[in-house]
Amino acid sequence: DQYADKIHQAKAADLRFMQLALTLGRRGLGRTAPNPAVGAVIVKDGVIVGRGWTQPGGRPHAEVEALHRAGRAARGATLYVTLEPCSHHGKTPPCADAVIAAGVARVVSAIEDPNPEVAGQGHARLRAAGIRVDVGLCGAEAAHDHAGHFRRVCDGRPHVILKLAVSSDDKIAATPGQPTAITGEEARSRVHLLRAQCDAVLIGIRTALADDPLLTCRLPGMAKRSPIRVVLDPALRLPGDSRLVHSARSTPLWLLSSEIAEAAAAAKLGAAGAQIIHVADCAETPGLDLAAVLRTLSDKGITRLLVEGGARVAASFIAAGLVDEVWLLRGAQSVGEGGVAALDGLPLSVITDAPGFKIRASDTLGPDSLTIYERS
Ligand code: AOF
Ligand code: ZN
Repeated sequence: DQYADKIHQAKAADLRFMQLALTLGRRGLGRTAPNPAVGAVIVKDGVIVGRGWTQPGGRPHAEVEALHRAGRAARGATLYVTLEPCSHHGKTPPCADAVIAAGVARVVSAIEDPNPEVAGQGHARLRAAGIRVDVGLCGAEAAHDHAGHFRRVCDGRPHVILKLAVSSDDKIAATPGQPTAITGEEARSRVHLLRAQCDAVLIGIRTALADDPLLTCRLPGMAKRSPIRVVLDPALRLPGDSRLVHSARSTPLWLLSSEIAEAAAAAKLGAAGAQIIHVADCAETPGLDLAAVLRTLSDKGITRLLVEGGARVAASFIAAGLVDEVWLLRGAQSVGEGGVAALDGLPLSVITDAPGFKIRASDTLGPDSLTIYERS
């Protein structure tokens, strides 16, 4: 009947506007840390009157941006927002208060903010002011987009994405220490976009020495979107004439080193623009304690971390159970006998068949394939 039809249409509209808010919020991924990348849409009588997303650096917040654009049209309107509006006086006044002051009639919010300073109080404040608040629409999608914020707030570590590029026979190189072209141009572009959407990218010193990588985002017009580059370099072996050090003044370079690394090496690399950060050694195996590494990065505001290699670092993160998402790029060529296994000592099935992991998405990138696994 007519009444059921109306409800159905209203629900479809809610979904459409929330999906738009999610899309807008994603614009901020990789540039709002330590804040989450939130999206907001304000709708009055079926017309979008304001759109906003968390700005680079994390402020202004999304709702304030959207309210600013809507102006007086926000009165009586509906706000769609991908995270609970904040209720605390942080570096900016509470968004909930701005929403109330603007005369918004209804708020559709995707998910509660686990930040203990907010944690339901934003929604409560809106309701106390007589605003109708509906929570949970597209909650799973929002949780996925805010995974970095949630991990950092709840577990004191970043959301960890492991990228692996393997040949058709699951190798990452033909010979140890020899960079091998595995995937093509489309895959490269996709990885550069992923770098832009992360706060930091991390590799081990072996990969830094073998590949002399730059780890920046080199998509046209997106050079400024490069993540902070992090190298696990316990003994500070990174050469001063590496591309990473040479570019350290334009794109931050953090070297995580053991407390016992030589002071002279630290002084030299520090003078070249790298930031040296001491992290505790692992108690059992040689190398840094990965949990301590993640805690340190989280403390410094990193919410989304991309781990790009190599085999040993990938295997240690997997073995420690510290990977939330795996991007498995597979090329068409095989490398053959003697190639380097993707996960130093571990079969790739620890990811592909892991009980806690499931396929989230897959794609074809030119001759290569991409499969994204995530913790379920
Ligand atoms: C919102 N909208 O767009 C974002 C929010 O230090 P502040 O004042 O910027 O507050 C940071 C906290 O606000 C952050 O930890 C998270 O809980 C929330 N982020 N909230 O209402 C936004 N980015
Ligand atoms: Zn806010």
